[in-house]
Amino acid sequence: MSQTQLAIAAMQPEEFRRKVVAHLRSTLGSFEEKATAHTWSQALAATLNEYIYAGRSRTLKTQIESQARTVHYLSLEFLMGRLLASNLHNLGLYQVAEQAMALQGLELADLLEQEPDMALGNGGLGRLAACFIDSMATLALPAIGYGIHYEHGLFRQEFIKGRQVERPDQWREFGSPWEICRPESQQVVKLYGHVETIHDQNGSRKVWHPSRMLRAIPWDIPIVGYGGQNVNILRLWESRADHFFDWDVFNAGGYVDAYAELVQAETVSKVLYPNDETDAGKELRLIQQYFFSAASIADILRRFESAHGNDYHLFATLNVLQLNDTHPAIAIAELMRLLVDEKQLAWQEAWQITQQSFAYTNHTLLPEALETWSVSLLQTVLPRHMEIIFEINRRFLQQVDERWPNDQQMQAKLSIIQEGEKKSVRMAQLSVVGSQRVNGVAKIHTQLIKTELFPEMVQLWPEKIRNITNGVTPRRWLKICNPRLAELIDQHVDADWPRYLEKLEQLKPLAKDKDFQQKFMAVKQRNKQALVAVIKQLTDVEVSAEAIFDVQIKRLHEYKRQHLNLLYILVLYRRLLKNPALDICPRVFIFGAKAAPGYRMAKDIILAINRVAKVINNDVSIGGKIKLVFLPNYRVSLAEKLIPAADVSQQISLAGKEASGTGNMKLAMNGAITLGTHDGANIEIAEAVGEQNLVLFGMKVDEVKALQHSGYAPQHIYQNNEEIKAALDWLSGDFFTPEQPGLLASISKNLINEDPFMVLADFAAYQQAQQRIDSFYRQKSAWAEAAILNAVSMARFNSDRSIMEYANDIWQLKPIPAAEC
Ligand code: F55
Repeated sequence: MSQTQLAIAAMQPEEFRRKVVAHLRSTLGSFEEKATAHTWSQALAATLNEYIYAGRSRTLKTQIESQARTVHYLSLEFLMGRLLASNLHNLGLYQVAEQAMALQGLELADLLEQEPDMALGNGGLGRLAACFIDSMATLALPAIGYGIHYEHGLFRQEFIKGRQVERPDQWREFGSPWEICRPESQQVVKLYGHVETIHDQNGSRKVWHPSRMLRAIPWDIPIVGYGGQNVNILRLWESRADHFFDWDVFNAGGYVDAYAELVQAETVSKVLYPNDETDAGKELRLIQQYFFSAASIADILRRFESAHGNDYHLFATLNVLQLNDTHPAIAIAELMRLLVDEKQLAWQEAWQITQQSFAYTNHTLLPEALETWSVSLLQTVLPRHMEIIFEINRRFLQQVDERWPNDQQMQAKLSIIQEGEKKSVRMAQLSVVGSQRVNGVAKIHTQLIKTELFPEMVQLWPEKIRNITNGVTPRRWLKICNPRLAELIDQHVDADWPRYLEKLEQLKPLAKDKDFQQKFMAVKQRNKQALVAVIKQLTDVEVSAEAIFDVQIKRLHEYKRQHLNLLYILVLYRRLLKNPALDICPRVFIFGAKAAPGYRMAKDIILAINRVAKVINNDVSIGGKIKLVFLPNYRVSLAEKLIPAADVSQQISLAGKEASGTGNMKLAMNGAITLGTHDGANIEIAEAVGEQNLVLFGMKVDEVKALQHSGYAPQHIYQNNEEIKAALDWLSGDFFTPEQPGLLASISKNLINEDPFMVLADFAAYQQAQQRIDSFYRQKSAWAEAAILNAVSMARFNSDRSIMEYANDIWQLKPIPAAEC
């Protein structure tokens, strides 16, 4: 243990209480009698910052002295959630803080609830970035996260008459205790304008004359590794109007124009685009992408130059830039521009450095999610970058021609530029060509990247595409969110299990032990009771903790098939109405999901679930055997309450569509049984826990493909399956929406006529799988055994494992534990 860790371990509650009170008075200007829970939570954060910034200095000093190779994780999204509990745990101060607050007559849990979620992301991709930076700090890797300091994160969701309504997220309304502004590290980002070609004695060169400038202001959020030894930084850029902005010349009219320009500049970091899995193609989004990419690269180059001057050949030895999907892919063109135009390197040298420096993670195969930018928009916003992309492509197509001589079709297929009426740039192609490594996020996903998305790239570069299966941090997703289970584990396993999750495997022999089963299920029961209160508070629906808690929590998307779940609920409800004595295990179906604001079908599915819920929950004739709740405003902090209480984890995407999934890992880690398709990481979860400890069902990828080729006809299933037909007709009639018959018809219509994600094709298998869950749950001991085996077999889904694979396979990065100073 280091000195700091020893000091922390020796900290007494009374001493800690005095520190918090001192901050309450001198940092917050309040005092004990007056302070609200919010003020106390701020004082607690200020107290933690003493330790955090000491750790940050230590880490930075060590990293600078060791001239360490560093990874820069570029992501448009970081879905951090709350930081107070995780900082307390990672510093080893949680218990002492709890006792200290109790001395003060306060409940720590109440203070933790004061903190708004930092929701600077949409879903899996953004949360993955958050888990990954936790692991990078924990593993003492020299790493910086780069993103955007959105003023408004993902919208807050409300339901009005069952419909989703979006409200602005105001996470910084009252400031954030974690962020520090670093004006000394601000950057200028240029946009628009034109490119001039200058001919001189050395030939010709290009000069970009931009017509707009933005200032990028960094806000740093410390990322505390587990154990508190290393503290890394998440650097988020805020956009402001440029300094040189001409305030002197304005007159009465100019004043207003000057402000308009200022507002425009500040719009860039104003709000997170709430689309997942669709490419919005908006100019402002492109500017966001370039703004943060350019600011981050300038920051990286500044740091490099201050240590190594203009010896750019060292750049790729000391830096790696990881692209979290294609969203920051314009950074490839930006680094080329800087090296060629500004540092005057030869193209070939610059390209080698660039290609060596970048790596790209692909998160999706859905065609509608693959980003393209129109050439004409790029020519307007980033004219020089567009030229550079053309040149990258010209040289790439030469390589293609060498491999496949005179093959026009191949040229068109592989080209970074999509030809056609509206020419566009395919950002995934640019990312593959411009990177040293490309990775998928689960075995099956990587396989499909190789066979379906980029088969020719594999022929060109057989080693480039790798798999790194996703993971989640066991700190947040087990220790912190499930303190009761953590305590039970602590009674049997070394205290450092949150760092070495494989230690939980020591509990495998106890899975059959009746006493341990009883303790494990008692924890689950307590967690369910706690969730009962949350459900009551959020929806006013009363549910029983004796029922199966069946949970589907994730973004709302047709490919994730929340409507498959709904269809089964309708079928089950009909059976119950026909036969109220039907013998089923009581079940609570729990949903949490946000829909992209412009995604009609997704919003219709939310409305349908809410309307069906209202009818079912008020139908006394079914004796409370099923209940259905859709919790509003699903987010990280709500997930932390749901996951520990789940019995069943629904992961029912159409095979081949869910790249990985990470909620599946979190739920299994907390002892939920997966009800899932052969998709994404479900397949690897099955390998880890054993086929008998989860329920997989439905078509596999090749069966989906075969059905597509043979011509899928959902109408036939609708016509021939009496229960499906009845449920879909029921949904489109007036039963659930008497005031507006047909309100929910769009879903039935879609499923009967198109069913793009083959809900009806998988229905029969799904309902059988649901029945397997029902009979499994009745065998109390077998279920408990399976739940335990799930929880203790998740080591390979620890994000520390994922990050070590990135460090070894992609980044060539070594841990540098911070030395005491
Ligand atoms: C956000 C913005 C755009 Cl423009 C496109 C996609 C997204 C987004 O949020 N994607 C996303 O969350 N993808 C998910 O990434 C996870 C982490 O790899 C996977 O587990 C999950 O399967 C995938 O859908």
